[in-house]
Amino acid sequence: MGTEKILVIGSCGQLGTELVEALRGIYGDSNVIASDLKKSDNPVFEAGPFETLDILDEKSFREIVEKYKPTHVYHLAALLSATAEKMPEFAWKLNMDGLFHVLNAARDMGVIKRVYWPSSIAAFGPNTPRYNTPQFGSMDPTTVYGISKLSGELYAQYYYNRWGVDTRSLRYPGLIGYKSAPGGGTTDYAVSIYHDALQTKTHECFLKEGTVLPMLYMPDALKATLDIMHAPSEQVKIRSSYNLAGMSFGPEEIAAAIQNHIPDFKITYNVDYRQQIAESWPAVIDDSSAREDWGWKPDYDLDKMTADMLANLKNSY
Ligand code: VAH
Repeated sequence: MGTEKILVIGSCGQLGTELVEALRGIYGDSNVIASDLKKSDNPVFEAGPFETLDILDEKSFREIVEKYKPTHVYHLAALLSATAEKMPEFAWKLNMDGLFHVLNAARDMGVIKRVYWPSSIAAFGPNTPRYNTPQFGSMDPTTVYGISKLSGELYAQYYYNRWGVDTRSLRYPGLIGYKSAPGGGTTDYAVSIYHDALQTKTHECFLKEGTVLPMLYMPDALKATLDIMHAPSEQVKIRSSYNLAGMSFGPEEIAAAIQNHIPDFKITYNVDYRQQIAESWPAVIDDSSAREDWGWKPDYDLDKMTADMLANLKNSY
């Protein structure tokens, strides 16, 4: 893939950990610089360069850009929905100032050719149609996380239109994977349920039965992220962020998929504050724009994901 140099900000998170591994497989270990507040013990970070970076420290960030001259930057550092509601002021600062530091560096330093920055289905709100949620429509997010994602989308689009900063973005559903732990999301139950099924054969869900949310298996999330980042610029027609969908299910449906493998698995419910967040989000996303513009198509549905999750996790229990 040419002589690209890649910088990943927020590398030690749920998506970052797997994205660094995938990028190093494409570009070579030494061409992918991982960075985060501190290095996690995941062996992927021993394979290539790692920089300690707080994206709110703009001076240090620009020194790293000068040092490595990255041509592609993946900016993943942010507080997710549930955590952001516990510290709304800091969440706004991190999610917005962090993005501005990246967009301004791309505009001003003449090094960064492409930026990737994740939005979320959290950018939608309670007045958006919950089924077949359109690419364009009413967006009235009620969480700080969702407000920061919608605002970030509009700024990314502004920087593209005004200064040609080539940012690509996806409105991720809940991400599910077995290689890294989620952190502070409202969809995190859909990861811990698999671990619980193998450890205790029971899962206490913090969302109500019937709470349908859009979800995406990590291999599909990585495919979509790399596909949009590698797409020719003219194919990326939407510069705010693309709707992206893999599957949609409620807690009772993922429990039933698990019971096909572990018949005596049980789900119980102990609903908490994350229920309100989930109820403000879409249930089923229309991602036809991503399919038309740059050929998006998911590979995994609930049953295929469940089989793969359990097969890969069972060795660790
Ligand atoms: C969260 N996993 O729960 C993230 C994601 C759509 C959900 O944005 O906050």
